[in-house]
Amino acid sequence: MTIFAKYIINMQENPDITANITYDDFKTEVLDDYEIAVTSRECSLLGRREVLTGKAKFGIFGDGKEVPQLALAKAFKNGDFRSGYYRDQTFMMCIGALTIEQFFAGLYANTDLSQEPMSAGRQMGGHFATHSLDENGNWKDLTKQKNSSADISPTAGQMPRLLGLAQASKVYRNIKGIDATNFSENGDEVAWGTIGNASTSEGLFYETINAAGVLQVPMVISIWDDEYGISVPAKYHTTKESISEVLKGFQREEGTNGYEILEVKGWNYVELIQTYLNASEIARTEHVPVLIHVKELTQPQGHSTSGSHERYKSKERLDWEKENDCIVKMRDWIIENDIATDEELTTIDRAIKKEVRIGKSAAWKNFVNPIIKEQQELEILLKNLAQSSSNRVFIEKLTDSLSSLAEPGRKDVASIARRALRYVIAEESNEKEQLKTWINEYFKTVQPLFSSNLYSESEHTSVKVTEVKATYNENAEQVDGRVVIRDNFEEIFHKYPNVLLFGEDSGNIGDVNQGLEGLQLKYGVERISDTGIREATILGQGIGMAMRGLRPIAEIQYLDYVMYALQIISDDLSTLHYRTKGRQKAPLIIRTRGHRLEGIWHSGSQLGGIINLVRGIHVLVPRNMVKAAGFYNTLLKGDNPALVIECLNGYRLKEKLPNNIGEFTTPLGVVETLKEGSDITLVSYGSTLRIVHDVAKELLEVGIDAEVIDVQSLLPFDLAHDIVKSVEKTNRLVIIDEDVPGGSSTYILNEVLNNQNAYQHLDSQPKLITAKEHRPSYGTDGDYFSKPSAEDIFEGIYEVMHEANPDDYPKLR
Ligand SMILES: Cc1ncc(C[n+]2csc(CCOP(=O)(O)OP(=O)(O)O)c2C)c(N)n1
Ligand SMILES: [Mg+2]
Repeated sequence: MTIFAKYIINMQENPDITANITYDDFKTEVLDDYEIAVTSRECSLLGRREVLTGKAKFGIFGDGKEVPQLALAKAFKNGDFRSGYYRDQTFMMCIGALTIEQFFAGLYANTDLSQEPMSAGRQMGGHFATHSLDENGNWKDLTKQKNSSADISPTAGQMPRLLGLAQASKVYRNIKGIDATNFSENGDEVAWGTIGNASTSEGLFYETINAAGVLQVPMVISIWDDEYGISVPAKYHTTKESISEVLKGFQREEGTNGYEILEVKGWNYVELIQTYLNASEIARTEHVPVLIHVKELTQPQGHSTSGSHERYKSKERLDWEKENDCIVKMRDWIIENDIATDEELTTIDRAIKKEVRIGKSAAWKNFVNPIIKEQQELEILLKNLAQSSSNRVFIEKLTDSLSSLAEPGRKDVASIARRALRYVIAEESNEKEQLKTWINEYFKTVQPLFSSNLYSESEHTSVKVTEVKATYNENAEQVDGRVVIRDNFEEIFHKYPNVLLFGEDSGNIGDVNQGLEGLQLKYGVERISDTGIREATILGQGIGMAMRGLRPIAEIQYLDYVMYALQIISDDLSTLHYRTKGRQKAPLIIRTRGHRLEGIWHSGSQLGGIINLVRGIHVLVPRNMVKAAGFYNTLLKGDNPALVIECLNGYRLKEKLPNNIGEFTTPLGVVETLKEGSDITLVSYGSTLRIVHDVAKELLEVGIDAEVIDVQSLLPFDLAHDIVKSVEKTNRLVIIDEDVPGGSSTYILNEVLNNQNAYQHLDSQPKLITAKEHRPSYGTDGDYFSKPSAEDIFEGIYEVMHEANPDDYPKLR
């Protein structure tokens, strides 16, 4: 407990023991807090100016929210996690995770992670993170540091993850046998959320609030209420204009679950500290969620650098904000209580102004100096090139434009270098060779600054997991597919104590297709559990728990309902590794089932949409349950997140039961040739593949020998480029897919045609056989006339052969 807290609590509860806390210590702590608040404010003020003078692109700052964050930081302990938003710079400074220089490095988008530890310039300033992983991708000891999960910009997008971060404590406290080293001490950690008042209107907020109330997890959510969301005042956001009022029904009562709901004024330093310490105690010891509505906050500079709040706030409101500025109020309190004089505080204010200016300048130099070095290197190359070129005048002009840049960016450097090369297209010289080499090297080093770490690049990456083939006894039993999946999950739960699975109907009945039959009984309700119908927060549970060392499997009942969670998969899960440049990860497995069903919302085929929104996770489409089980086994050995789509119509189909259940793996990014053939290459995946495989047999009857390839893994895609090898042999390509035209079939075509250069080997136009434009109609007939049928596939393939050789393959119809 901090000295201040002891002092305050002792004053209230037991005035006698204040004796062992010196007044000087108390004063020091208050003034340290004041200094951080003023430093943070000064960063905001100067930050805005840096944007307005053009040195930075955009600024969104934490001014007006400083004092509650001082209080939050006092209650925040090692091992705790934050999941917040762009106003929290003061908190980050308090926990020692953000210096003045780092603040400005973020604003300038410095790509050096050692200087801009939040995201190496990938995120706008104001998006905070700490490092959970070291430079080799190994977990750090999260119990020994204060942790902040990496922020995202979509408002309320931090909420689902917050739920999982909190739930992890509950799991570590209640499930025996999990190795909690690095992650938890008895589940005592609290997950602290922050959100703006206006963002509480989002569905994700309410969904998370409800789920945390049901799950009773140690989560403390603070609402920074400044009565605005950009220009829109509270009356348009919140019923009764008060979120704590709206949520009153969540207040726990004798004998019920629920929340402790607290309200506090955001400028009242003492009350804030009391409130936060109280919240911490309740959440930490009782594992009860707490909601703190922090009222009467302000925005001294308006919402962001994109506009000014004078446009939409009344004079009265602006005056009120000035008077009730939390730092002004804290300052008054310090003076009123004789902790320091006005003069003393003014001296502090002045010193901080200077310190922030110095820090800002250092950050600017650190940002721009490496680029100036690159600018100078290029200048020399261009000067030499000009000397040897017949286009000297033009090159010199370009060189001058480069030299004249006082604050060059890498875009300027790269662009000028590339344009200069065009002037010597027709010339041969050493200088030209040097420039070419320099540009190529430049891209080799600079491009990764912007593009690396989309997936894990460490030794743990899932694509490095080697294949272990499924093996079978001589008289292997033929079982329903769901038995393969169930037996494999049973083995997984046995082998990995930190694996948990949760979803709608996953627990008690063992999922809607009995792939988890009996497992809750065997492994407990904590490990295999039922959830409410709330896909986005099922995902959030998974993300948060995976970020704290657990291996969650989040089950989404049907692929069609992944849509509810797609935003969070896309914005949070898929970007996590990239946006922290590999310093945070969430190796979550999302389990769902889809493909080849019927009806508008049970057809499970919208993969074109999904794969293009979730780059950063793996998307796997196993054709049967052995393949699916193998993917789970692979994923648990690696550290990338993934979506596994089981074939809904595969649970009752017979498969041979392998004898190395739980051991065999399906490698990622490896295609499988199911039937060899010489005339035409057929590429498909999932349930449609079964139809394609049958059609390939029928095609033999009309003299067409097709090769059938199962993609299996859409992200990553055919890493060894095996499909082009088949096209090289057959010279023809047909892609069959149950998605809409332009969906994942087009993605596959792009991979094969452009990335594998199959165009060189094609003698026929590649053909895509897909579903119709509309969603699939219901019933057997609806399916037949909506999705590619066996006849559609047969005729489509035949058509290609007919066009190529009408004599052998006369027109069918
Ligand atoms: C999903 C989404 N919609 C819109 C925005 C644009 N936006 C950014 S901040 C903001 C206002 C948020 O207000 P509030 O939650 O009260 O936080 P404050 O900025 O006032 O602290 C909006 C609309 C966004 N980032 N995400
Ligand atoms: Mg607001």
